[in-house]
Amino acid sequence: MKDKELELLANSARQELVKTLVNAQSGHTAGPLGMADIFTVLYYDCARVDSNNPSWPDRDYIYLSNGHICPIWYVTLAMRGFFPVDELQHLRKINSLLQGHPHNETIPGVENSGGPLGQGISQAAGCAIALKADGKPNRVYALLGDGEMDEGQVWEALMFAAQHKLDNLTIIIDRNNIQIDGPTHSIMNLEPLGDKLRAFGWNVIGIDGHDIGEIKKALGKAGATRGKPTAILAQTVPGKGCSEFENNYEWHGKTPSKEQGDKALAELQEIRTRIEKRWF
Ligand SMILES: Cc1ncc(C[n+]2csc(CCOP(=O)(O)OP(=O)(O)O)c2C)c(N)n1
Ligand SMILES: [Mg+2]
Repeated sequence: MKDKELELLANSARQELVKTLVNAQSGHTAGPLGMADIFTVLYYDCARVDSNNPSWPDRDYIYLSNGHICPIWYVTLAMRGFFPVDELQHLRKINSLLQGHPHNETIPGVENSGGPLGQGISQAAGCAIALKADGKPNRVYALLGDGEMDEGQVWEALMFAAQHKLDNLTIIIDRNNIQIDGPTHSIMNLEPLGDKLRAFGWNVIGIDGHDIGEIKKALGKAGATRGKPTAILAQTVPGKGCSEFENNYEWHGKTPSKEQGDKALAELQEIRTRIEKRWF
């Protein structure tokens, strides 16, 4: 798919996300807005998925390890046709399909239940080794938060994947420099993160997580790498596209009011107009 088409889809996803959060008056804002470009490229351009048959045995598996950013997963899955977009109106309502953290047994397209950080990458590594044992070509993707890297379980999974040469596994780390209680450097310094991942036996690719071309290229390189798993270290802006929410950890789990949402939607619409006017 063309970069411009993907940029427009990511912008639609951000707009849908803001409307969904405002309507729910509950749910995380910063992480989901920051990861819209990556979700869009994964689901529209890269991974083999079939929304009419979510458990298609030949599909690629996409795990969300930082389950709290699920509003962007839900929006992307809905836009991609896994369930009706109308369902988004019921986010976080009692007995609705779309709860505050994802549930894999009920939501079409959701591979793993999430919430407890560190588990998704471990499940993805288990899936990747099982596919290898079966001689299957499916690929496995796991999305992680940078604050999530504070979990010891993540590093066990990283060692496991390198030990077993799981080159069918790609992780994408949302390096947005925030976590629930503050900037990542003040809670638990992660740097030099790329060097640490390399020392753990991983192929590491650094990208701008909002550059559609870079996201596509990195995913392509990950797919072509043999003998080791790949970690894509994606620099992102939490709250991307909405000035009030950008680069402020306080928006980790806060929800916009109607007024804040309207302002954000106007800014996103301006960005959309600029993308539409570009000739490429
Ligand atoms: C095992 C576990 N410990 C603690 C939490 C509480 N928690 C939820 S999100 C979060 C911060 C994670 O940081 P990051 O992944 O960078 O999220 P971001 O703020 O960038 O969205 C924490 C500590 C949890 N969900 N699971
Ligand atoms: Mg973070």
